[in-house]
Amino acid sequence: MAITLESARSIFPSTLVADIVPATTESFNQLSAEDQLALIWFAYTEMGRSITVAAPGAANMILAQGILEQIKQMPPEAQTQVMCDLANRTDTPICRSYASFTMNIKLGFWYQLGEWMAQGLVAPIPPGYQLSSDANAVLEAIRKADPGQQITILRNTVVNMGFDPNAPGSYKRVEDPVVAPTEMASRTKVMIDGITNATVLSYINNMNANDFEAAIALFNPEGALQPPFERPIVGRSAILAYMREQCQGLKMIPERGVAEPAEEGYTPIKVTGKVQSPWFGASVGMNIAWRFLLDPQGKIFFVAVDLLASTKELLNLVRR
Ligand code: ECH
Repeated sequence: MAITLESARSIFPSTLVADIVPATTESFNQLSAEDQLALIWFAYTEMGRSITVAAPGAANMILAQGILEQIKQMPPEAQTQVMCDLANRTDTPICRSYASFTMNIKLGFWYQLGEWMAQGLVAPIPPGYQLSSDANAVLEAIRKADPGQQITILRNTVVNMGFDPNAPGSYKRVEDPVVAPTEMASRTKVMIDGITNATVLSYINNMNANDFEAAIALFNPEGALQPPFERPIVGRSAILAYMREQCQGLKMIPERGVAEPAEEGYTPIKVTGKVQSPWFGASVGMNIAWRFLLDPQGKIFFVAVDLLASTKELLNLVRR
């Protein structure tokens, strides 16, 4: 049977992913804009007691600065309206600009508004705001999730806001500044229990050095990367664009893995471990699996990154 992208997607089928994330995101999307904003406020402030969010770098925020200032000057009712428009994905100039921001600028935008809400410079969630019972159920589900799952749900809500006239997920947008990779002399080298495969080790080491050009060279030209809960991104240039936007400053801490015997020349390798985002640093470790399928030349034909259902899944290295 020929290996296809579709067949590659189901390697290591016993991997249990955190279904709570898409399920909760879906229920969140059904709520009113007011409930959505209040719920995020409650979840974010509760989480803030145990984990710290890093302020975004000023250079990255230049694109959003004009709109943020504009919002700050508005009367409180207009400020609330802008935030509801964003949640409702209404077609307004601000919602269009927002949709053109990269993920990190969207997060930084809300980070700033959150600071200003706390300082009373932007309209807060009305004191005593009562969530609907549906919204309370969503908040309860978020409370039950582990921190890595909570920040993923939170990020999803922010990424989906605004009005995007283009196809969702299209990369026709402003780009984050390209940052130079870590110098060779200062790079770290990971060790993964059970894994000696050079491609897998180089992949992690290059990603940790923000050397996306080198990471992409490890892929088959038609290779694919499948992020958690997303469709595969196919081809080197699309993967490179994705990495530049999403992978700057990630810290990958693989722990263990298993390499299976090749079938038709294709080698399945599963690695589990943790990933830290620059937003939360070491205070949140996301439990992750990488499911690689290497082609007969040892290039990455496919790699799926899964957000795992629980820490127990870090030990699940069985093939079926
Ligand atoms: C306030 C109330 C009003 C409404 C809003 C508010 C503000 C909310 C704010 C939220 C901030 C949220 C943040 C979330 C950050 C999440 C980061 C995550 C990162 C995950 C990365 C992973 C990487 C995996 C990968 C690997 C690979 O090998 C290949 C690539 C890739 C409160 C004002 C909205 C401020 C900052 C979840 C898993 C390992 C697939 C990328």
